Amino acid sequence: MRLYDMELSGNCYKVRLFLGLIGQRAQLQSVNILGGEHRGEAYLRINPRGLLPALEDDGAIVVDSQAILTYLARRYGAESWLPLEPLSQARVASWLSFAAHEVHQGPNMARLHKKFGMPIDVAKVTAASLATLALLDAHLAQHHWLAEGDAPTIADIAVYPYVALAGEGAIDLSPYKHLHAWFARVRALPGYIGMPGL
Ligand SMILES: N[C@@H](CCC(=O)N[C@@H](CS)C(=O)NCC(=O)O)C(=O)O
Repeated sequence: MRLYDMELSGNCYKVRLFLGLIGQRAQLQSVNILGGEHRGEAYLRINPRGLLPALEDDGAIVVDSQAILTYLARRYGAESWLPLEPLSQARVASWLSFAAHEVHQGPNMARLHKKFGMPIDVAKVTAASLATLALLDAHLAQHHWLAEGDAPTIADIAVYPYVALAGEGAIDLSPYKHLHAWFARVRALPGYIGMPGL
């Protein structure tokens, strides 16, 4: 397996983290986003969307971090990471969508602004971040894991990175005690690996 990767990308990290949790390894191929390599001809042949991460496995390419988690879980992971039971599977899908939308529009954008200088509407992104964190904290007050079962799923892995990194976007995480307890549960999983900032 080869992962087209960038060390400081939370979307790439969620794939590296999940590989660690399921005991799989990928060769990491670093793509220089800041230098524009992801918009070059060679990388666009891998991912025409021009985004990281992308995963190559057995001659096939999977793009988008949520899609890659889905692929890895189904192909290499225990069934509990992506349950087959219809309602559980739908709950996981719903949180994957939450990672790509609410978490992206909130904590991820706040971090992109603070750490990489991306222009954003600070008031809008801050409000979106606080709403996202409050929703998660309330959910985690009632549930150990996001998809509501008694085991972690790829939903937790998709949502964790940019929420845990929210401080790098100047979003204060201290009021959210249930989030901190969930961070600790994620970090205690066998095979957990971190990234700079986590
Ligand atoms: N929904 C995509 C988002 C991917 C994404 O935004 N990747 C960032 C790195 S974290 C990227 O490639 N940015 C380059 C750009 O926007 O030009 C996923 O989850 O993989």
